[in-house]
Amino acid sequence: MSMTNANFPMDAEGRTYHVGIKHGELANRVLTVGDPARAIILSLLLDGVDRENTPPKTVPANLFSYSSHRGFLTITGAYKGVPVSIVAIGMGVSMMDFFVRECRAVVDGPMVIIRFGSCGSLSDATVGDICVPFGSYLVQRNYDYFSGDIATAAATSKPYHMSKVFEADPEITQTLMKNMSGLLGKEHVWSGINATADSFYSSQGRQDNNFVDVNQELFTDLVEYEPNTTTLEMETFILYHLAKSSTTASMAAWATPQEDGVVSTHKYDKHSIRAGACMMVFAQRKTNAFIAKGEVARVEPLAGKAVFDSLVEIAL
Ligand code: R1P
Repeated sequence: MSMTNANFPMDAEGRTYHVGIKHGELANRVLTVGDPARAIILSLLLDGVDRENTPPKTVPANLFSYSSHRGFLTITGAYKGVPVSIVAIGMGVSMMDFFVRECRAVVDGPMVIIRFGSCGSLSDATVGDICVPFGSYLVQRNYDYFSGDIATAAATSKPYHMSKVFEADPEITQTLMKNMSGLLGKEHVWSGINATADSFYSSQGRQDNNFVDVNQELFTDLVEYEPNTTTLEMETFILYHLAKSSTTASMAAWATPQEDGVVSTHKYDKHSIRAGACMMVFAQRKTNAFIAKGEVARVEPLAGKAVFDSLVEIAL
């Protein structure tokens, strides 16, 4: 595959370097997940799918699909007659960054992106429940802290950094809350704030004696920092952050310095991407309960339907 333009590499067909998609292959409304198996299960909810005769773990024959060499899976079809895509991105903040930027590059006009993932719960939400975070912050290991003598580091800094909270689109959040409650029952749907961590282990407070992590107090620190912290996972912050950083065509010019050399970032009050997220609780971090396979199989299609209902309900 030969690429042109080192600034934003694309191949001769116009496919992006990592997600591997080109204009015309992705809808303006996108549901993103981590696990490709979840993407395939959710694709069975799309229009015109022959559920009886689609072999397990296979994208239904009537849908467009593309598996990239870097592990992204894109599926495009329609839901209730409205074009939608599902993109499985794998895990972590870098994969979310590849996904949002490369999808934005090949779609014209406004986009709505909803992440449907799994998470750990720091609240009373228990395994199988759904959380719909109206904001998210980033929890990052403070790498410098671990560079030398820990006692010296502790005198001047903390082992983990917390970013500011970035908000989801309020209409998407409300719509998700409503549709999730309708399908799963109000008592199983939680609001709150998500913490996106840069590790599944250290910055999510998991104890591992093979490494110096200084994370025994992390849960207390997170809840002190943001009392509404309900979930921990690894992608949502970047989605909310990039949606807030997204520009419309008429605003893009403002991203370059004006005559006075100033970048007018304060003018970015309208964005080309609106984003929301919801997540199934797989791990209850206070009780150490972990979800059973059968429970995932029950919740996933129901919550997935609520996400599709929300995606098509939101006006572009
Ligand atoms: C960790 O096991 C993965 O699961 C969660 C985390 O954010 C991380 O990506 O989300 P997904 O189920 O969407 O992958």
